[in-house]
Amino acid sequence: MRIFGLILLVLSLIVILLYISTPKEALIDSFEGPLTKETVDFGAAEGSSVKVSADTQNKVCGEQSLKIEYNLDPSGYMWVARGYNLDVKGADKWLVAPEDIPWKSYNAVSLMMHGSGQGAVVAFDIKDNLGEIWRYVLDDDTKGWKEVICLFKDFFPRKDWQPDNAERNEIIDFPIKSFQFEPRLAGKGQFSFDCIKVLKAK
Ligand SMILES: [Ca+2]
Ligand SMILES: [Ca+2]
Repeated sequence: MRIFGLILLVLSLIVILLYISTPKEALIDSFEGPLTKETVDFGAAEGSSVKVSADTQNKVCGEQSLKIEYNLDPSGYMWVARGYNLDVKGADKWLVAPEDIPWKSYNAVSLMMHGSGQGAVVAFDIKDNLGEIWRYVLDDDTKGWKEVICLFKDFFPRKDWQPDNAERNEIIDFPIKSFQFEPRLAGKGQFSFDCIKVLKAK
């Protein structure tokens, strides 16, 4: 019996050590380096337009952030994505590969958003390991930078569209492979984003 007690103790210690050694957060994308058609997967429906560039004026992590300037037609759509298994293969510029992130240790993804406080909304989507797209809605209620902590439990599966090959099981299947921004209010606007992190939020 004593040996089982010892094994249990060692296993408990390993679990505790693993818990302590997992960082509280991990930066996964800071949008450093070139931001072009080769490194960002972006586009818009006909009649709408979207442009991306490096914002070196407004940034929080590193030397620059991702600036998105757009003009959205009322019936249009657009996307600006980074990550893996996208049409633009060079958009795989995360600082940590999806499979190397201990997703189960985290419960949220956070980002820095530079807005104008004009009340626009931006969909922030994540695509899971089986292709299902989950949405969190960002409100532009602040002029300047704000941090948004998006708990995994507050994402919902997109009902308006999913990729044909997505397994729509309504479970977030880790690892998450990509994220994307989609401004949702018609008209012109611009945003900058920086410091995409995974974290254990309270
Ligand atoms: Ca940055
Ligand atoms: Ca899923």
